[in-house]
Amino acid sequence: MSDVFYGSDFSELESTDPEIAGVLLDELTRLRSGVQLIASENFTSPAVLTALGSTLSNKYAEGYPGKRYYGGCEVVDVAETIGINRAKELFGADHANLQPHSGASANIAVFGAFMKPGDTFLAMALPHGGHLTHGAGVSYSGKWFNPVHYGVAEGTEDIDYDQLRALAREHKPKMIVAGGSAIPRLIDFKAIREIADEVGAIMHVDAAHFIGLVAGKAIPSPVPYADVVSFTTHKVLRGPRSGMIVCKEEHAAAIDKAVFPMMQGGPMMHVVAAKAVALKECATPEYQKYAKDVIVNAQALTQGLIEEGMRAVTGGTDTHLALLDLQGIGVTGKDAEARCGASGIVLNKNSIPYDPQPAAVTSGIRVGTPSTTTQGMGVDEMKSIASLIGRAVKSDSASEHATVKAEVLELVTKFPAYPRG
Ligand code: DSN
Repeated sequence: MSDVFYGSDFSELESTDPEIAGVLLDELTRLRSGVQLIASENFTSPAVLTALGSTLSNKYAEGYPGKRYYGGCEVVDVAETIGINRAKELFGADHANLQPHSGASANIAVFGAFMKPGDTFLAMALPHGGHLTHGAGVSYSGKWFNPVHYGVAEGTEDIDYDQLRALAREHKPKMIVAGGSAIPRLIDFKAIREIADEVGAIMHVDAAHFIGLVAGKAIPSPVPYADVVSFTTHKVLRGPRSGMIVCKEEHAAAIDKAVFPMMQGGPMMHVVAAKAVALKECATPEYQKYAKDVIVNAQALTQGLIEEGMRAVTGGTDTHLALLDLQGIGVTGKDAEARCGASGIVLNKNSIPYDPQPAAVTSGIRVGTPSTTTQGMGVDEMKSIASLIGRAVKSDSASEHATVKAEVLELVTKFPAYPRG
């Protein structure tokens, strides 16, 4: 058996390790057979996969271009320098660090650059759409630092800026963190900058979810306002699974020292090169159209789900993701995720603000359109997907799930994740 595996000689792997070759094929089949609606995932380009599968993986390059602790770095220096320049240009940033291994690693470095253990910071509460690394008790950020959490207002379900300001005045945090993993609306960066200035805090935006929309000029950028912006590179941005930081020049040395040597050792130069490739792709008119289409599709999908009887948290979305409250149709997020999974629709259960259910059950689901938009789907397909989700979620019949799954397969076959070679 053979298939297209970009950037590598797959026949070599098939002969030396058929078990792992089989896993690669199975995952490709899984991607091609379902609708992928995880808001934090996407399909990288063949060019990104080629850089990831390259011999740059072999190189130790502790340090930064021109200042390494190993010989033989003159070639990888070129990749990292190109990537840094592309990031600065794309985001209009003074400084960029491409070495964080992930979004969590990037955030550890930001914490290390600006705070000491025990220091107080303000961030969005996880159950209201924040992130584990923003002070959850199970994370280093909650164990080693003193988090104070703001949330969303009960009526609007949007960030409660009055609460944020009051908490900032009361606790005088070292840092204010904006961003999260389930925020469907745009964040008022100017308001947070003003609050940070009033209390003398560093403003850190964790833009992991929406930085791709910023790169595509589809939504406003946090870069002019924030001291530092951290993000992952594999969501809407459509790069390799990794992280990145951009910041003001005055923080450049602190950020670089915090990434290496404080928090990380050798950078993964194949991933750094893949990030550079993705950044070049993001600077194209095609990508800018993609970013806008992601939002149009998310809005169409959300509207379709509202018509299926689900309630959109905040009433809709300005971004690539939506949170749907299922209490009105009497299904938990856990059951909805499982029923969709049985129907070839991949999404995740998600707490909604003020959720009466525990995090392992939840009252909601989160959907996102980065992957389906990369596949070339549009508003008509979003309407079809909303109807398929409605049927899957509202039924506990295995035969109905099998019927929906067959229809899902018919739909996605017209929009292959990775065309067969
Ligand atoms: N786990 C990511 C998400 O799904 O949003 C955030 O880190």
